[in-house]
Amino acid sequence: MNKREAVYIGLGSNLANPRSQLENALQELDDLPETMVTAASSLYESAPMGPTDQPDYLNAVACIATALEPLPLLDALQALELAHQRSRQQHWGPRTLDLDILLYGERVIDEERLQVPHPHMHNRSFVLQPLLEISPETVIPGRGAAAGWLPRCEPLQIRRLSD
Ligand code: ROI
Repeated sequence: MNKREAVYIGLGSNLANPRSQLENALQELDDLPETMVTAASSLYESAPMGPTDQPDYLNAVACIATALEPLPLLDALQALELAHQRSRQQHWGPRTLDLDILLYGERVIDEERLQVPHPHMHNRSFVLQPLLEISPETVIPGRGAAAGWLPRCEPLQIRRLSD
């Protein structure tokens, strides 16, 4: 693979056996064309941010090496979400699988379908904590060190699960 930009994907699930949703999704990411998972965080359990009348979430972050450009990668991730029977009916509602492009190398992308860095990642401990586990020095383009944002996040009960 000649493209070596580090791409970080946020994974989340709070329905239909979240642990297997995330474990299967990691394998499916690795199975995408010209794509390899190079690191995956532990799984983290947290209370829902936003509407609280939904189950707790499991979250993780994966680093991939991919030759897919951002929009084809987004298409591939949305196809995986669909394959996990995610319905998009409810904004900020429960979901079987959520896959977000958090960072794509150092790129800044501001298109209708895709904003990178993910516009909320720096405010979400359920993203920053797994991200920092696999990449403590991460810099969020336009925002600085990811580690500097974690103490500023809204406090959220978050627990790292053992393997
Ligand atoms: N809350 C947590 N803890 N984890 C998530 O992945 C998550 N995803 C969401 C909202 C509804 C914002 N809350 C979440 O989309």
